[in-house]
Amino acid sequence: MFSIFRRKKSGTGVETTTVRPSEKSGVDPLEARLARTRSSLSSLFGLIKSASQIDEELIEEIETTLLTADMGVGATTRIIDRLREGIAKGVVAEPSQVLPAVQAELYDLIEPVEQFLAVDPAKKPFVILTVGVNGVGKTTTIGKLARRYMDEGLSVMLAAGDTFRAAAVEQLQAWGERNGVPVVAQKSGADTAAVIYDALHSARARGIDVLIADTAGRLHTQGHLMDELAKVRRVMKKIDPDAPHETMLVVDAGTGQNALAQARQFNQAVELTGITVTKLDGTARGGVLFAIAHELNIPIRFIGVGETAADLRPFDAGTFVHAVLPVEERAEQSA
Ligand SMILES: Nc1nc2c(ncn2[C@@H]2O[C@H](COP(=O)(O)OP(=O)(O)O)[C@@H](O)[C@H]2O)c(=O)[nH]1
Ligand SMILES: [Mg+2]
Repeated sequence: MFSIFRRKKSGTGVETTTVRPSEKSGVDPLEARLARTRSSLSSLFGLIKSASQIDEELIEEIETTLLTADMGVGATTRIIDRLREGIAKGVVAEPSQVLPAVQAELYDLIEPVEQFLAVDPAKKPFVILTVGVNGVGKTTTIGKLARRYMDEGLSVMLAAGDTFRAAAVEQLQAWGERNGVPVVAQKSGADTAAVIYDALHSARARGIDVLIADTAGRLHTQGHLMDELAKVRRVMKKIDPDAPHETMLVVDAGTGQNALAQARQFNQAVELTGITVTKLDGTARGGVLFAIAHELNIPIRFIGVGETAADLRPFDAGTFVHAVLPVEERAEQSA
């Protein structure tokens, strides 16, 4: 039960990180980047230290801490219910066993959504459609993703589909110029679906490996935005019935429960296949990731932990849980 970081996934072809961040070489371990999220759970250590036995008061204080850390009611209830079960069965018998149990429950909650986004070379181009409200970090994430795929030796093209704001087109174009990545754009106010259709056409003709499309985060109304995104998906399918191969929602962890609400809304409108959670470096509200995993069960592809290209990490459940609740492994105590 407590040796969760030694678990390996099988069958996915994806190597998960099983080393603890502190054991990795180099500076900037994820633990440092997630200091604020970790701080929201750090009171758990004090609670356990001062508890002489497991009682109702202790359980309720743990529950309050999880809720305060933006885990949401659903995920918190699940964790607490399972903790109670463990206590009833005698598996969790003393205070020192509580946090390892909570940690294992956190891991069980998010392990199912650890599904790496693999670019399928048979899909040429592999199309990633990014969606999300303004300011969450969509364009930044696109730049980071483009960098990542270029470093892997793949050719990348970007589509400036956020035509609602002139600055958005310019931001993507500037990034493309700096990095030698072609950007398909039209003047602001152009039809998003038309821009992305052109880009897909052009990417095909040029044999591009990965096409990443930006979109607007706000139109005149919410309904208008969702209609527009549905239209983008429809016109893509005229060129490639399988496209987009990934419809990725970007949410800002710092918005807490709003990020969960956005995930719900976008998922209803456009069938999300993945989520990237940004700005985990600057917020104590990273617990929302557990709420999203619990309620929506959509793969979490990447996490953003800063503003540079290197600050986009594939989501790794074990590393993440250890970074936000660093309880020492106690494998030898497990049954
Ligand atoms: N600290 C931090 N800032 C980020 C992260 N991702 C994006 N940002 C910043 O968030 C702001 C909005 O990003 P942008 O990509 O323009 O958002 P968009 O409107 O969704 O396209 C910018 O200042 C970015 O530098 C992240 O992971 N961490
Ligand atoms: Mg943008």
